[in-house]
Amino acid sequence: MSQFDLTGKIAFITGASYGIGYAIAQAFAEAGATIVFNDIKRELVNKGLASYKADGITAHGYICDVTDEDNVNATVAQITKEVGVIDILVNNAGIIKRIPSLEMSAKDFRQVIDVDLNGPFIVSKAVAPGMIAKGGGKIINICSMMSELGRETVAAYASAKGGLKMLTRNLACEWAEHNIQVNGVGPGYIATPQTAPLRVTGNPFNDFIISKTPAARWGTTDDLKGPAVFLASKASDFVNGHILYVDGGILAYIGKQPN
Ligand code: NAP
Ligand code: GCO
Repeated sequence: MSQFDLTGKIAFITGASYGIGYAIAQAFAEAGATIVFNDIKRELVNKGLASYKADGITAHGYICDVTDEDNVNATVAQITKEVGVIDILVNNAGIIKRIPSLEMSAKDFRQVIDVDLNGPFIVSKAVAPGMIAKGGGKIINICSMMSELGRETVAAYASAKGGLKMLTRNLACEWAEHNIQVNGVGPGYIATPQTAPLRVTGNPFNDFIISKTPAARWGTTDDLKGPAVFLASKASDFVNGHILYVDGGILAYIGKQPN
């Protein structure tokens, strides 16, 4: 049997109606897993369900806000009843607000922390008891370049994603005795709707990112599929508390030297 086989596993990917979460779900389905996802709005869940169906994937979609603990607990209980115990959790749902710190309200800052950091804590805590009772599981937190780096306008996002890196390490330490591996994927700059404003023609940010990336291109959601399957499968059973950066080399690079 392949080290990367996910047959018989139930994978719950948050915020996976489109984008990175959707691509990870496609890869898990290809590896044999049953797909469960949530999104915050009915329209997004319906959009996701239609896309999965068009791809020939049977997916179970739920409306759930990852910041609402009661809502999350009820949804995880419903998934357990209707689909089964969750073996793999991907904390993918996230938001970004690009606002300079001097102009950012505390309310906006808190909202980013709530979705990007408190959300993964709430969902992980809801899912872990089922994994413990079943004898193990895999949790993958979608981190970011901003788990390591800063940049103008993304203080809240960087604080949340830096916190998510440490939540990953801490939960890995706490739950290893239950055979739960908690790891992160740190995508570089990936072409998704979230980064669409940065990629519009004429935005110098586009050239900036390409010049900062040794691979000299934006990442694609497909680039994240293999790393996510690795962290969800038995191939990574002794990998714990690790953030796997999938960034075309950005974190290894000081930047292009002058001619
Ligand atoms: P995204 O726009 O961040 O999509 C995430 C999904 O989560 C959306 O469907 C979003 O709904 C949903 N969501 C937002 N708040 C939620 C909540 N409270 N409860 C449940 N769902 C919620 O798209 P993405 O670019 O694919 O990003 C996925 C993850 O990767 C995020 O955590 C992001 O920070 C991270 N990431 C992205 C990049 C990149 O370059 N794209 C790089 C590194 C990391 P709405 O559409 O209504 O917001
Ligand atoms: C930004 C970007 C980033 C990326 C990603 C990098 O404004 O700098 O949106 O935050 O989306 O998270 O890994």
